[in-house]
Amino acid sequence: MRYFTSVDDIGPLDVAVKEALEVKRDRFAYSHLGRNKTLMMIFFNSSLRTRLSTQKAAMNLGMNVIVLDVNNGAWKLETERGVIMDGDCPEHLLEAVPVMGCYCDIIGVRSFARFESKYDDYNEKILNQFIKYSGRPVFSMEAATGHPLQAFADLITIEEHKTKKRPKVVLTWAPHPRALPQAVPNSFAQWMNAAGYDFVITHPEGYELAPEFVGDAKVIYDQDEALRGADFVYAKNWSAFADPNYGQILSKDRAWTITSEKMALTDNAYFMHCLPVRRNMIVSDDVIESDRSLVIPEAANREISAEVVLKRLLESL
Ligand code: AN0
Ligand code: CP
Repeated sequence: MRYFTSVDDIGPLDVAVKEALEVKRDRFAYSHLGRNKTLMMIFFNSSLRTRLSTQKAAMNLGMNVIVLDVNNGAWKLETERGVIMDGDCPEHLLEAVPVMGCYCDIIGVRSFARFESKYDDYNEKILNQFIKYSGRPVFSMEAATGHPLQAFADLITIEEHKTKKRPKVVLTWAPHPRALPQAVPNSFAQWMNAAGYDFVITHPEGYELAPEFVGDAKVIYDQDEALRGADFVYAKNWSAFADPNYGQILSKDRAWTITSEKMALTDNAYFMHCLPVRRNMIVSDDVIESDRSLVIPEAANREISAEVVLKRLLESL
């Protein structure tokens, strides 16, 4: 595996999950693989879990790690080719990216949707420049349209907790005060479809995700109806995808918050969220604190999904 930006890069999911559970049983089994190899993690946006879990995974594999917060200590980067650089960016991505590639063997990039241009976001303009110009294997640590390390960790978590072969998994929109990207729900949908679960998406009208991610999922606008009989409830906010409202907030309706009354509609479902989560906007205190909440096991599995991905990238060097 040379790149990891979507479910298509990882091959058969049953093989990937098996490998993940094997790595989880002995996370130091491949500690020789990364010897004298350097991971560079580039953050254009904040992170707690991704930076810690990916660094831990790299250390499990014996790698050295360099972390750069581009907006905190590096030169501000111009990303548009052809501009006269007389503004506040002293350096261009077109030099910065190949320079970064000189100092490492593998590059991870976090670069959220900027909501300036839907075209640029959905063509992964920043991530693709790393793929094109760094000369190194590149993986997404959440880019504009996807967060595959998160979706892989979520898949591992569901496989560990499911009690039927094909559980009912419900992705539900929930309210949030700021406009968030579609990356997490896009990837979650893509991976749940690929896993072949009974997969339902519910959101207010106007929050339809891009059809290539929705795939064959059932879309139900009535949240209560969608939640009935669910085995897993995955809550997440996202902003509108559809034109002309791309990147905008259309609703902050707290009737969509996941509460114990909502969970009572399910088949004693587990609650999931990628974190960070805003309590009592996305989910009530009692639900996230209940013994059906998987938010911490999901975060723990981020180390495992990252280790499988780094292991496969190292094997390609
Ligand atoms: C980000 C998002 O929704 O994409 C990161 C989630 C992992 N969340 C926030 O910015 C709060
Ligand atoms: N879930 C997740 O990616 O968290 P961070 O934004 O803290 O990395």
